[in-house]
Amino acid sequence: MKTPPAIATLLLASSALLTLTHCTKNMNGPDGPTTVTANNSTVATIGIQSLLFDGDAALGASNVWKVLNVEGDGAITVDTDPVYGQVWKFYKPAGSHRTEGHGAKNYQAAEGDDIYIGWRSKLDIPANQNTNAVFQWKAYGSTLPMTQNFPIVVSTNSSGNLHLMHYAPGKIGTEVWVTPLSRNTWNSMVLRIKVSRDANIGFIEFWYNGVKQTLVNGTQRYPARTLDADFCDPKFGVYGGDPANITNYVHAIKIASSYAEAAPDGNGSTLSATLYQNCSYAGWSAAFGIGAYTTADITAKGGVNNDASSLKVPAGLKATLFDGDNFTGDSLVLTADGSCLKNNNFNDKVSSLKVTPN
Ligand SMILES: [Ca+2]
Ligand SMILES: [Ca+2]
Repeated sequence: MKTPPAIATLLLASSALLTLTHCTKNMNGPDGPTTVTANNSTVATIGIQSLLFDGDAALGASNVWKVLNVEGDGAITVDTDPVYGQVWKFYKPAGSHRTEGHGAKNYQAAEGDDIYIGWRSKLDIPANQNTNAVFQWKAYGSTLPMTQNFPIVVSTNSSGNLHLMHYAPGKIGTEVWVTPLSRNTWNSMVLRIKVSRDANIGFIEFWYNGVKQTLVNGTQRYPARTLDADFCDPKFGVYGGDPANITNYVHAIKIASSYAEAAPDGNGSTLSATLYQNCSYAGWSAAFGIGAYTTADITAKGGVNNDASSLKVPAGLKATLFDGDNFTGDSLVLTADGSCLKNNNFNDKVSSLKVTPN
């Protein structure tokens, strides 16, 4: 797991005072204080928000998954996406029942937790192929009754839809949200779960491609029992859809105590960086929110390849410009406006760019 930046900053600040040989953080509550201890003595209590789990494919399977559930000739591998880099690839061949990664290594939610699980997914699947799940919030354990088994599921159905399901005790399913299945393209999802065995306390909220969704009850919050048996864990991949070859690419898996930290597409900010044709912000302009943009994307937004000469970058964003398409070649990082890219030896060169929170 990567060290969250806020923790890293704290450790840096603390290191002048203490020799830290072992550090742990105790996350008692999602919005409560996070206690950082060194050698078992408390050194600071701060109200930071925390990244609770990082499922980045670059960290490797042994740091992300508790168990791999692969049947038949399926495989879980790390693939390279031209935009997002290293992503999980869950391949479930026809005739096989599941290829799933059971997360999250070194993380387990508890009664009362309020968590956001974020990821983006690209499904290579026949148009009307139903599946049991491409994401599950799955129950485990044996000391408490298992009445739901899989309280929350994202799956596809035979009507060509992607839907979010809740299963109440007795495995009574409710379609909480549904949209036409968008195949072979990246779609981001954030699931907020108020984790509870009490349906009067637990709830679900859901964002799709950065937009908070209205759910089946007409509101943006669906009250529900969200914790079953001893504990629940997230699972990603493909479960069911036995007749078909199905691949689910998954990227940017995170569990966090805030939407901003869990969301694959950034913090929901409407900030954007703007490229201009000429120095001093003149000529054509093209604005880019948090994301990664190829030459084709630049053109689609009204820009011109190898022509940008100035750039505005608002506070809170960082722009990385690339001479080559697909984030290749010479690059230039800017965290503030660049009134004339001639000054940076980057005039009329931009062919792709990434915009990230700063
Ligand atoms: Ca120019
Ligand atoms: Ca170029």
